[in-house]
Amino acid sequence: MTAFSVSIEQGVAILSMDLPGEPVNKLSPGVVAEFKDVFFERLQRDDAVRAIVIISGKPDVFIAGADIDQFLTIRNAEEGTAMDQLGQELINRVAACPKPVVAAIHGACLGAGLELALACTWRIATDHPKTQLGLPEVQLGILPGAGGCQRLPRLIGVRAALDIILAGKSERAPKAFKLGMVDELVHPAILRDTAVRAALRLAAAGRPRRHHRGGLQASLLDWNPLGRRIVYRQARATVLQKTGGHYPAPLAALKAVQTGMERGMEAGLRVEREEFGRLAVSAVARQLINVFFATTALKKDDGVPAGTPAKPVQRIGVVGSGFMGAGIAGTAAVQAEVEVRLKDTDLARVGKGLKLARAILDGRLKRRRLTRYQYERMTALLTGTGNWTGFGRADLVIEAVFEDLEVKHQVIAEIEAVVPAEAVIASNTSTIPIARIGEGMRHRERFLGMHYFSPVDRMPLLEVIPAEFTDPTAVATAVQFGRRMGKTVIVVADRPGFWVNRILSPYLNEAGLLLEEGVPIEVIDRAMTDFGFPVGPVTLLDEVGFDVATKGGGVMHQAFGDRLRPSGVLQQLVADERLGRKNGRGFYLYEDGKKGGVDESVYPIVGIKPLAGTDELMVRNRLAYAMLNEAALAISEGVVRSPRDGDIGAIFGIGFPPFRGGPLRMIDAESAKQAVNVLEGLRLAHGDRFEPCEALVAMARDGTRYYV
Ligand code: 3H9
Repeated sequence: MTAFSVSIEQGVAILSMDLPGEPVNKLSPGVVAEFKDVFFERLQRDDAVRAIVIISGKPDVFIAGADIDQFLTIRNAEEGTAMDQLGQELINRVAACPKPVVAAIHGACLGAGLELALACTWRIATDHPKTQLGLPEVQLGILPGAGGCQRLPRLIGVRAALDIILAGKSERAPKAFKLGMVDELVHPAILRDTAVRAALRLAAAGRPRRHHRGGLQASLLDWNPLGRRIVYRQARATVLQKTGGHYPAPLAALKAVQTGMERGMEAGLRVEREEFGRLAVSAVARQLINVFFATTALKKDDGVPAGTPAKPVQRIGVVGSGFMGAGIAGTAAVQAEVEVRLKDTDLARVGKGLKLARAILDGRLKRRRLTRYQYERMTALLTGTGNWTGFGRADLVIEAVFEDLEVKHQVIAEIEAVVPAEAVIASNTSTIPIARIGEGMRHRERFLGMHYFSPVDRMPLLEVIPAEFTDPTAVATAVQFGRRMGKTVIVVADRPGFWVNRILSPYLNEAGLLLEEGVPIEVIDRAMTDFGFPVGPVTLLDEVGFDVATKGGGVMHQAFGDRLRPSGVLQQLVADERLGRKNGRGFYLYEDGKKGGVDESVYPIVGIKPLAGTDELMVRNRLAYAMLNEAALAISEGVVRSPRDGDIGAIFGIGFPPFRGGPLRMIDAESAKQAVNVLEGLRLAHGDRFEPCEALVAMARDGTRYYV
């Protein structure tokens, strides 16, 4: 392996890293050994070398961090600590190098990549959108273990550093510059030359003197031990509130930062490596690392045989300018940067839709994710029409009209009449089978489902649903376009509810049944937020809307029979003109769009009195196992192609707790046998809907698992 090459310019050694045969640069023990050899044995010792520049030979990655594959080989905490120590030693030696070292950063500079950069004398980054600097470790269930918890707070202050470390955030280069993480911001074309010049300057003038930024507030809170105590306390409270205590890594990182800042760098580094060892072998980290690899693998999987061509998409049409249609239009413009034509029956509706779509761009401009120039350009990509003008040039048309088969048939026929022969046509239905919608089409081989989740700009999942008649090229086109929109895409079978709504259905029904039995709203929701969901099922019903949920529930009941019979609660509420959050009348109170406490007036409407003293474990098991059993049944019917797709769909589609790895990984973790036992108990107490599905019973009998 030769990951490193060196060239010398005016006494400056330019050390370029380009790991052969790999898409990214990453640090493994082998690479660390090679780096040490070149850096310390050759360049540091060579009197002709006055300064060193570290740069990447990869097009869009500086260094993506430590090699995550290696973490899976760690067998115990001691081995993890030893691995971490290797990284720390390397980076400490770079920090102690008597010659100036300049990091020339273009592309992802993450984890140990940033930790290495932080140990350099000077950091120059390109102002390119691909240049991101961050410490994403806690998202993998570990902590920055190669000095990141020490050097970042010393450079930019504890508040800004904790903001990045505890959330596992990455910052684009301009923000990183503003925070003081990088010293210079340049165009990619002049990165190398600027780095050489900086190296020569530093070799002549010595190390730069750094001053604390941020004025009085910073001196009180970042650079004063008493002020920092307040910061640590607040950070701890925020972490506990956000993680519900399920994720140990952010707290460990906080301990490493605090120890380092208050008791010195060496003590802090010790905490980093001990905690790294402990966390690296934890069940939570294993699951989060699985999620990382599953998501990465999905970036390359079009759901059709490899080599299936996809059609290029430059212009899309979106039909239906409601909340979904507008969300698709706005997200397509901002993420995929394609021309978008939004169509509805009259111009007033189109205008409303365009306004909603533009709100997505406005939000990004406000949060400085877009420059004013990008914003103007993307806004110009969005146009509307009350008739079909412009659709004659569309490569892909997505239909997002009312969930009614007849309406959809008519709209699809109109689309077919105006689009080019090779255009792909998709329906954003959430309930109606794709085969039914496409039945009258002239060229149905180009038709499929693209099921987005609401709000489209924020929900990371897209289900692509081919019918039996769909051509694989159309599938590849939809999947690749979905990815350009920033989505993680799973290809699922054309069965009622597809994957996400299928497994959600018995879970939401169970919430309704629990309510009917008098279990208080907040108890139901707390059971599932304690389980690790971002919101409980009752809050979710408020978000989805009772009209939509009732309709969806009806479709699922019709398709699957009594097992998926919804409770009557929602219908009673709809009759009372309650629709959930959207009309400010749900299970919870809403004031100016803000969610308040439980709306107690719901109970008499549905004729129940909330019970005191419910068994919360029973509530949790009923909800969770209703979903697990359905997931096991649906995958046995081939609704998803693999357990990987099923788990990622559940995590990204409905917020299934990532630390549990998804419903199928959860069944594996506790064993199918245990799942069957719990379901049998629930069946005895609460009815046949809990009958464990055949596939799960077979797995329990044979001792098999979803993942080997
Ligand atoms: C760390 O640094 C711990 C330290 O604090 C302490 C240590 C002592 N390792 O995502 P892509 C692979 S923890 C292994 O499709 P993109 C990826 O699996 C690390 N593999 O590309 C895929 O492989 P394949 C903290 C990695 O352009 C290929 O590269 N760092 C790693 O969409 C292409 O990836 C992170 O958490 C890695 N570190 O996005 C960063 N990184 O082709 C994780 C990538 O064989 N990485 N691969 O399936 C990322 O966020 C994205 O991959 C990145 C590129 C933004 C870099």
